[in-house]
Amino acid sequence: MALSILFLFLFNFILPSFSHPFDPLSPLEIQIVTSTIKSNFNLTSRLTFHYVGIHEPNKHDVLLWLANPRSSPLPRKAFVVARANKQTHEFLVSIADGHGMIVSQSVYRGSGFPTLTFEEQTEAIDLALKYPSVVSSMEKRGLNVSNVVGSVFTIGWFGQAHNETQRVVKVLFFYKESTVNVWVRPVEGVETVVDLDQMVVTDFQDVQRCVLPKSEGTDYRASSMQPPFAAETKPINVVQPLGPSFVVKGHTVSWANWDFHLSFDMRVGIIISTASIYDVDQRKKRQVLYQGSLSELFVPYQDPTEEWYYRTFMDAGEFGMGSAAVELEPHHDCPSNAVFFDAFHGGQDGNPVKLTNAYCMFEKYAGNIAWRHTESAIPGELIREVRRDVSLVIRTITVIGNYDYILDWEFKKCGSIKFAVSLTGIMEGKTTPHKHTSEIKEEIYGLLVAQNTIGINHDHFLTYYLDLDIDGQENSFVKGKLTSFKTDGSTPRKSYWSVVREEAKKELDARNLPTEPVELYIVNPNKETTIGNQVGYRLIPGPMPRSLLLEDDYPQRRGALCDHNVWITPYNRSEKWAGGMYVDRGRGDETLNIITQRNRDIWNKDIVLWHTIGFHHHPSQDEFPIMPTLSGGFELRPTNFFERNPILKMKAP
Ligand SMILES: *[C@@H]1O[C@H](CO)[C@@H](O)[C@H](O)[C@H]1NC(C)=O
Ligand SMILES: *[C@@H]1O[C@H](CO)[C@@H](O)[C@H](O)[C@H]1NC(C)=O
Ligand SMILES: *[C@@H]1O[C@H](CO)[C@@H](O)[C@H](O)[C@H]1NC(C)=O
Ligand SMILES: *[C@@H]1O[C@H](CO)[C@@H](O)[C@H](O)[C@H]1NC(C)=O
Ligand SMILES: [Cu+2]
Repeated sequence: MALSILFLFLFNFILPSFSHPFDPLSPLEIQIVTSTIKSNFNLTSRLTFHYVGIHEPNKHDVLLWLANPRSSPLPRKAFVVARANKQTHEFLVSIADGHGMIVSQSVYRGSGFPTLTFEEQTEAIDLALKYPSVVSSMEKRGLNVSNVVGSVFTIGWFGQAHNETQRVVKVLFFYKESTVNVWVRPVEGVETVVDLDQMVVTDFQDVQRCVLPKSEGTDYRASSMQPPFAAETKPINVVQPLGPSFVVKGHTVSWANWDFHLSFDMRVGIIISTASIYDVDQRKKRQVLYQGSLSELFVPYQDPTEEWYYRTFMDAGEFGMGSAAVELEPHHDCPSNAVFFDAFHGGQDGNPVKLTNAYCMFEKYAGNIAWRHTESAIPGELIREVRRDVSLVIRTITVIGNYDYILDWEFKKCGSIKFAVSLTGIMEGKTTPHKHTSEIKEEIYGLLVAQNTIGINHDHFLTYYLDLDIDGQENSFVKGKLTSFKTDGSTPRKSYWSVVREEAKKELDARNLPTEPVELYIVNPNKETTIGNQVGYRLIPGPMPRSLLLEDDYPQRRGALCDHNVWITPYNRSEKWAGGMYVDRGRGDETLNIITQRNRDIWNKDIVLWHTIGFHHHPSQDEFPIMPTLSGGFELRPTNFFERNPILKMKAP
């Protein structure tokens, strides 16, 4: 016994962070990969890196490796997207012994462009702010040019020919004089178009002179606040006198009954892989989720006028949920007991970029109850049992311009995985001459939220990629349709509901619109509990109002991920993107809607669940000048997965 403990200790000491096939590229690996490409590439113009990340290894190999994690690591490969000579280049680079080798190289000729880099956005803004016509437009408006800031807006796709080669964005302007809340003070009517490959201004417009909303009362910095203040509450802290219960080795995490791999990707942010749960009754780890992450975030604004119509963002593919993740502030963005992690991604020049405190992990106890019961039916005895609900949360926050997205993964001891999406930040304002709703006679596409400011109607649709592998790869999707039945008259009741099971054999059978009451199950049809139920997990869907755009409207074609709230596809390493891989100005050629038209078999196959949640956002005055957090989420919940509730075996606190 003592010997084996010593052995384990030594082993862990020697291999403090054993590698896992899904480990993100290290800074050194990023450097190796991009310098390999640079040295093998004939540079005739600027070369910019838009994506550098691991190339997902073959699933079969990963599962073999997992079964014997002490075996030698799987070969490492990187996938890279770069722009040069006005073309999008894709590379597969293998990394071994500190050297890189290009395995394959191709030019992407389909529609759409890669994710924008942070550096080119900054460059485009600087260029636009110095553009002589912009300077004179600002001066004509009596604005001090050094108080003007810019922001890059992607421009969507509205039926232009497929041979479009210009990678262009708009730079719009905002005024920072007397407030840092620039989003409520747009300098409307002035816009520039910048070609990002050539880094030149290709178009300039000064169409109209609009009012500039007042700055008073819009600054949100605590340091700038004047009395009166809102009522305060006393300090709250979360303390764990014995430290956290999770163990992190490299990128592998163990907590309570869960084990999983945690990675960070510049396009999607947090990726959870090979998650399994320990089943106390079966005394073994059971596979639940092979891999999951956010896939795309679609934000169409609903103002069809010339100045706003193009604002139909695909945030993950256009801006990068990982590369736009922000540094988290200890004690505030995550509670005091949180542990923070840095992440690295490839910069535009190929050098690794460090993101400090990119995500945090903490045990959450919000005073909730995992299970309780008071029994008063037994005469002479009062029985009360309570189990506290302590869960594990991984949080990241991505800021795309004005909006902040707080994205949480939450693992629960009962076997559930919960996903929380919270929206906060600042609503983007559109200026108007109106100061009171009584003056408004025309359609304003939103609500007057302050004098001279309209909050424009818009939506947020998020699609998650969830490759569940429940007790193995071969899974199936079943809808349990809650259906009304009439009784035969033999009882005082006239009606009741029951569940009608509908097995989805093909991709198109699985798509779901959240209009009818339905239970959504991913099951392993080859495995039953001892009493004969198919083991599985249930999706408790998040909010999903249907999209109100016409089916043939361009934003809807690109954003078809919101046509349904559930899609099932057979696992395919190349199908990761709900809106397609190249979404900036993409035509929607590779959305879930197109992918699933192949109508492949999905029964008893390795399948992927795609879940879209959404928010229609008709602004209100309470969301001005800053937006209180709005939350939604969904849950993957064990359903006949365990023989009985695993909380039974949880010790009381
Ligand atoms: C780069 O150019 C050289 C000389 O023109 C040529 O020999 C080589 O094959 C080119 N490499 C690539 C990767 O295109
Ligand atoms: C413009 O703003 C800058 C920076 O705030 C300030 O230094 C400068 O004096 C201003 N110019 C004018 C003409 O007000
Ligand atoms: C794209 O194709 C259209 C129609 O085929 C043609 O008129 C146009 O000149 C082409 N544009 C470019 C940039 O090649
Ligand atoms: C995998 O996905 C790619 C991209 O959608 C597709 O071209 C390919 O045919 C798919 N493979 C299978 C076996 O469905
Ligand atoms: Cu919103």
